[in-house]
Amino acid sequence: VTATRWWRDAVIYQVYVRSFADGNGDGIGDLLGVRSRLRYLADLGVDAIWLTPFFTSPMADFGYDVADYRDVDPIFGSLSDAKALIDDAHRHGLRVIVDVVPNHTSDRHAWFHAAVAAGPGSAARERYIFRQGKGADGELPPNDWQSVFGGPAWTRLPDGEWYLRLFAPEQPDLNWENPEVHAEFESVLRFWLDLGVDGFRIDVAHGMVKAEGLPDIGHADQVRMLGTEVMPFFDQDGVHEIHRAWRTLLDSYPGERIGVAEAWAPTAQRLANYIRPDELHQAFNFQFLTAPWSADGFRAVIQESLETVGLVGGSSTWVLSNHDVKRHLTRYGGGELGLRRSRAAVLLTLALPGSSYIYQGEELGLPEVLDLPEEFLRDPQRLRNPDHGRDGCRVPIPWADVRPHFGFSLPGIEESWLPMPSSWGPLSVQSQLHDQASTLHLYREALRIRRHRQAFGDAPLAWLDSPEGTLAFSRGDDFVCTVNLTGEPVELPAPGRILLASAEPVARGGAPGAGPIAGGDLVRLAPDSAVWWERD
Ligand code: TEU
Ligand code: CA
Repeated sequence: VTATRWWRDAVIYQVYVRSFADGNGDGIGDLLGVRSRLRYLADLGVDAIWLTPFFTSPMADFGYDVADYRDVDPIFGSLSDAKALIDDAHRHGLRVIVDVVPNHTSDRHAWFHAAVAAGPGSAARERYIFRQGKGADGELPPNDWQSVFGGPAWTRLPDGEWYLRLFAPEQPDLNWENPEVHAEFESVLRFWLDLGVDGFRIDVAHGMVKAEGLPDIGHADQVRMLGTEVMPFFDQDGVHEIHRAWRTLLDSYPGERIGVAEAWAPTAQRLANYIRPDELHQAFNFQFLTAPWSADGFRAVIQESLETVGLVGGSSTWVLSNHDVKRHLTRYGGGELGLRRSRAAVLLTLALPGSSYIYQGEELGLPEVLDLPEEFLRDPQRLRNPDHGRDGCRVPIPWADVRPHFGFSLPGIEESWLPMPSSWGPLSVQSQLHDQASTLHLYREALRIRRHRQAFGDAPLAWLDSPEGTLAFSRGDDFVCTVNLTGEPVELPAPGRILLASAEPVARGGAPGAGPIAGGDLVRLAPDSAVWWERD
């Protein structure tokens, strides 16, 4: 594999390991399962896979609470399974990115055990953020910070001290003022780089450094402020020093190993700071996770990312779904409407300059599962918003049209860790693979064409005039993408011949069998659809 800035236009597939494929028949996805599906991923046509945390963990936040950064949780397999998966993926031409979780550890990490045991004032407590509480008996939290998952961001130990945890109580925040923490994580990164990984997705990359003195925020609705204002615990300038050090470390390895920031910055400009040339390679652009379905809104999201990222010489990323949000098919209205829009959205994003992330199952047109039985819901985020836990986007992948778990687990196994809707048979990989009208087929075709055109090279995007409610742009001399975001057919002159369409346009007046559409023909774009065109 050549290493010339491969990541700038890579298509990266997010594997939520727990829900991808179960290789040993306990109903939970694992590394063996991922290995057994590498051919599928290679055939899909992605460049890399990102594996969500599979490290030793009590699973209070499904692996985002790490107890041992250098080992694999027995639920997911062993270290040798990880090595075998990395090597196998490389043989399939797929790069491998793993998650690293440096903002917090699990409360069952050896360091936290030591901190609890050693007591107030100990060196062991200096690795975390311990403080005395307020009030006469220190019975009130040290400041007013709220957890991302809801409630105060502090938990009190029986000895009276409080520790900061921006997420669940089982996820104590590390103290990045402590050089030991830096040294430990550099060693962890080396451990996985030596094992052959091609990069890291850095969890909460904006959170490691907290404002001096841990000042109060003085605002009750902190959840609403997240992502729109600079908070004393997020996006502090000090985090960039850490990322610069990590970049130096990454660059000391051959083959362009990358860092991808999961950073929630209040503005696109501040987000671009994470990808300055001496920092990380990519930062997720989460704008499409919330942008409503509209041509003007989408154009603004695209334009803002291209401009801000361009200023630092980086490349954009496009994300429609991930394991933390409602799946986009459902966000876009669900059912037939959601499916039409989802198919259009992926042709749009795959035609843009930059790198695209695909969340497992979106290539099958999976919806959010909204009616999971109460007893299965375990996401800690439900504390904040009981209606919007993240379980519904983490339902296992249907591989075949066989009940009860659609080939996710082994034959004879009764249940997957989350139940799968009984209607998912026709959405399975097996059902879609040979159906030319399927969403899986659309993704495979799009990725094949994209790869053929070498992701359109570095050709910039040029907006073209198009009717209201639509987007049209070219990449280079011969490629055009049009998207109709209205619910009505829209007429325009065909920019060329069709390469691929999420729903076929019709040539006005063209009787069936009148021949293929050519440049200049007046066509009707189907509602909520996108078309890739090749100019003559
Ligand atoms: O997410 C960070 C984060 O801020 C999310 O909680 C996000 O704001 C929210 O889920 C949006 O709905 C990362 C991981 O992606 C997430 O799965 C973890 O729970 C979290 O870090 C803690 O490690
Ligand atoms: Ca398993």
